[in-house]
Amino acid sequence: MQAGSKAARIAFPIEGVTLQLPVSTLERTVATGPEAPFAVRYVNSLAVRALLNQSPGILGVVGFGADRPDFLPASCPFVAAPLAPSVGDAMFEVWCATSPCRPLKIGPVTGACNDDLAFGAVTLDEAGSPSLEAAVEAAYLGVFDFLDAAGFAAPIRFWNYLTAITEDDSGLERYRRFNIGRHQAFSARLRQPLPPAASGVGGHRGASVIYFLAAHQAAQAVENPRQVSAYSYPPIYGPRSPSFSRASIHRLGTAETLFVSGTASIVGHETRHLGDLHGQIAETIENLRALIGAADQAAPAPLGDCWAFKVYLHDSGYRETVNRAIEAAFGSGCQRLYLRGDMCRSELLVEIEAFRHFELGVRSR
Ligand code: 3EB
Repeated sequence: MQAGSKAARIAFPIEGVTLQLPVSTLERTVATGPEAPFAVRYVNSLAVRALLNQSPGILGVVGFGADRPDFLPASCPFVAAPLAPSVGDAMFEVWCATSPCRPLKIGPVTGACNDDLAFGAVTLDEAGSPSLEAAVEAAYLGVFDFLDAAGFAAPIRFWNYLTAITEDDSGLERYRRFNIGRHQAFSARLRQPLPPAASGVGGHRGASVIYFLAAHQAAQAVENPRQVSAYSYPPIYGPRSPSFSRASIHRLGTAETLFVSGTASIVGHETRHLGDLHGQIAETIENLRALIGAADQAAPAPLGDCWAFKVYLHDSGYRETVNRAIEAAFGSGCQRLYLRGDMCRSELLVEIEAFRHFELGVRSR
């Protein structure tokens, strides 16, 4: 892969390019039910139980402020994120599928898959590694071994939750060391020109984890015309730039899924609105709009319950302000999960990621 290489830093040919999808004549309809090949649900533990009974298959469950619930069947993948909800009890991110999923364990990676999709998770073994970058590289090489063994060619979305993300480690910030390890593994094993969408956020509870979704074909990368591509960030942000696309589009039959990476108050490559929560929220939403516009140039995006937003807050007290802004921009029908998290740039107060599912050309209701 070229992303983050010296050449990529100088000029990346498809930076900022928007997509030409042949969908202009298709109707985009919100699908929340069984039409979607998969769906995310942000729920409490009671609702996880209900989903286990209702859903034909579960790809994986991520716990926020939670260890593995006793009621989860042993075959269901679970990973405890080092982040917790900004208020209240434990919450869970459940990746539901429309067909039964079989469990997979390959090396350090635990997951599940059906015919179309795979989920996997790995905990970083920092104690057993000479450095954080070595632990990250080993974890990502494990992810690629998992994908090879399970027969999935392409990761379509990564989540990276790192403990003490902005802390110094022998003269280099941990997030920068993380970027070195990820870059090494992607250079060796990623079989697509651009990395998929990702989030990279810090937490404090337990170990660092990486989890992901994968498919048989690479998702289409989307960049934000307002931002320098992260894989082309200048070296002031670390020896290796972050390997992720601003968004990725995955299509399966008539289903189209948009994964929006963690998005914050960054314009060009610089943080904007230092110390100004309202300014950062407005800029972040502007970035989300620009990104969605780039992804949707062939057809307008509807609002509503096809959207799920996951919001990382530097301070739990920001929740109401951010929630009002999301409702104003995207309506009140979307799912939202608010987490306490440390952004990889300590001056960022908030970061928002998003997921959206559509049916192309199929009226679902
Ligand atoms: C940024 O735009 C904010 O390293 O995987 C957002 C999403 C961020 C993903 C990652 C980092 C990552 O640079 C930080």
